[in-house]
Amino acid sequence: MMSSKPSYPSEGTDSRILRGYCGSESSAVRPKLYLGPGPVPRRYLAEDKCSVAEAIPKQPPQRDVNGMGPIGKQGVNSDQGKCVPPPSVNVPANTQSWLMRKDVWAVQTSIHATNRKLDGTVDGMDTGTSSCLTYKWRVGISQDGLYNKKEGAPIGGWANWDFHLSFDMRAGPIISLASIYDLEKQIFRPVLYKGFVSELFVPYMDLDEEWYYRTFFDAGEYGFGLCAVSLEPMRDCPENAVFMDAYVVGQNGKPVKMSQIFCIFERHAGDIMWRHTETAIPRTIVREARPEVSLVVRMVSTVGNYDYIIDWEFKQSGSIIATVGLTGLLEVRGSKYTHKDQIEEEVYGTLLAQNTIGVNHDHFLIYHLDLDVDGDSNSFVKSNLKTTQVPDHGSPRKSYWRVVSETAKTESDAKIKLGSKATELLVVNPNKMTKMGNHVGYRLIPKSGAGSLLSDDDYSQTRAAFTKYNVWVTPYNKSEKWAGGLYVDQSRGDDTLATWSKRNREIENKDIVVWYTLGFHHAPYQEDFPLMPTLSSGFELRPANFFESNPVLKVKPPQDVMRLNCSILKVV
Ligand SMILES: [Cu+2]
Repeated sequence: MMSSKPSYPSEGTDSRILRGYCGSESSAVRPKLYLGPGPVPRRYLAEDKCSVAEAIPKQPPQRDVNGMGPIGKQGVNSDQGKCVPPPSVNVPANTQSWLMRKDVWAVQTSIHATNRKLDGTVDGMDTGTSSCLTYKWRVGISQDGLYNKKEGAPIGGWANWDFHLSFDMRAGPIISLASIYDLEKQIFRPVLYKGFVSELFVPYMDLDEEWYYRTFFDAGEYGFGLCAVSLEPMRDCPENAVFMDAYVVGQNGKPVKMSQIFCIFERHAGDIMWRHTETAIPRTIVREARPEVSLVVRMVSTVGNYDYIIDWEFKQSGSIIATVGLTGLLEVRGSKYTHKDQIEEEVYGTLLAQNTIGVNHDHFLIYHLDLDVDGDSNSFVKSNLKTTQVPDHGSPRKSYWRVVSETAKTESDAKIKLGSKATELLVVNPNKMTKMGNHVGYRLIPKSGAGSLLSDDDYSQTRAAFTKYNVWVTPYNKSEKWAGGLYVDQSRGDDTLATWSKRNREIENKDIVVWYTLGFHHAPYQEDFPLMPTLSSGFELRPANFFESNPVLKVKPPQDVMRLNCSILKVV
C-alpha cells in the first residue's frame, strides 16, 4: 500500500447508501423499520420508478389550462401513461407537496417515453402503493420524432500502467491505485489514489409549475452506477473490447448482476503519439513517428433521458484523460406552438419541432481526484501566465508573458473559476524533485470551464454549491466523498463540498483531493432532436516534470502489418 488511507473495497458498501436495485425485486417495500441514526433514508428515485403503478388513474382531466384539450384529444388515453416520480430537488424547506407529485409519460405510444412527455401535474399519490390518484393537464403531448426500433439494429498491468477498476452504485466506475512504471527509475510510481464522478447536477431553466423543481442530482438521487446499462459489442465498444460485469446489492440483500457494465479496450485511433521530420539537414530526411495507443475504460449511464458515456483513458506518455460524452434524448416539454413566430412569451428553450420545446439546462459533473503524485504528500500550485511589459529599450519587443506560480496554503487559495485568466493547475510533490530541481507533478488540463450561472440564493444552487468553482482542493477526509452531501435527496446544502471547505483547512504538503467540475451549458438546437449526437468534454491529468524526459521516446515502432479495413468505401 502506498497510503495509510483505507483501501477501496472497505468503502462504498455503506448499506444506508446501497439500498437496492430495480432488477432485484418487483416490490420496494421495506420489511423493517429504520432504526439507525439520522433521518430515515429514502430510496433512490430509480427504485421508486420500479415500484410505481404502471397505469395512471381513470379519472378525467380536471383542468385544461392552455387550451390543448384533455389527454384524449392528444391521441393518448389514460391507460397509456406511466407515472414516474420527479426529482426531490429544488423544493424549499417546509414544502411537502412535492412528495405527491409525479410526471406522466405516454409510454405506450413510443418506446422513447421522455420524448412523449405529457405536460400535466399529478396532484394526488397513494404513498402506500405509489400510484397516482388525481391529475391535472396543462398542455399537450410533445412530438415523437423518433423511429420505432423493431430489433436490435482489478485491471492488471497494461503497457506502463497499473490500476484498479471498481464499480459503485452511486459513482459508477472508480479508478484507484493508478501508478505508472518509470523506465529510468525501474519502479512503479503512484499518480492517482482514487478518481470518480462524485456528483452530477443538471438544473433546468424552466420556471413553470411542472418544471421549476427539475434540478437533478444524478449520482446522489438516482445512482450514476445504478443507471449503468449493458454495453453492446461492436456498437458501444470496438471489436477488441473486453467486458466486465458488476454486482450490486438488491433490495432483499442478495447480489444482483449487471451484465457488461464496463468495456475495456486498446484504442488505435490513428493518432500520433509523437513525431518529427528533420528537414534542416541538406539532402537528408530524418523522420520518426510513433502511433498513439491507449487503454480506455468505458461505462454508459442512462439516467432517464440522457446517456452519459464515461471514459477513463490511459496513455503511455503518462496522461490520464477523463471524457464525458452526452447523448440520448433531450428532456422536452409540450407546447402549443408550431412555429417560432408564434412565441411571444418566455418559453425557456428552443422550439425543436411542432409542439416541442427543448428546455435550456446545464450538466455539471464534479470529479473527486485524490491524486498521490509520487507519494501522498502533495501541494496544489496555481501558475498564472502574466503579461509583462518590457522596460524602455530593454528589447525591441514590448511585452512577453511569464509564469507566476503560487502554492495554495489553505482551501480558500485553491478555489478557482476558470476562463478569466491563463492558468496552469498543478499538483506537485514538494518532497520530490527531478535532477533539474523541479518538483515532480501532474497538471490538470481542463477542456471546458463552464460554471453555474444560477444565483447563490437559488435553492437548487445552494444544494449544488460545488458548481460555484471549477476547482476546489481539500485535505483528504474519509467522510468527504460526495460533493452534494451524503444524503442528497434530503440535502438543504449544509453537507456539501462548499460547506466542508469553509473550514479553510491547510492543504500544503498534505494528502489532498482535487475536485474538478466540468460543465456544459446546453441551449438545445434542432440537431439535438430527436436523438442528440454525442457532445463531449473532459480533462487531462498530464505529467509535469514527473519524468526526467519524454517517457515514451524509446517506444519501438510497430511492425508493419497489412490491416484489412472493410469500412472504407472504394472511391471510383
Ligand atoms: Cu443537455
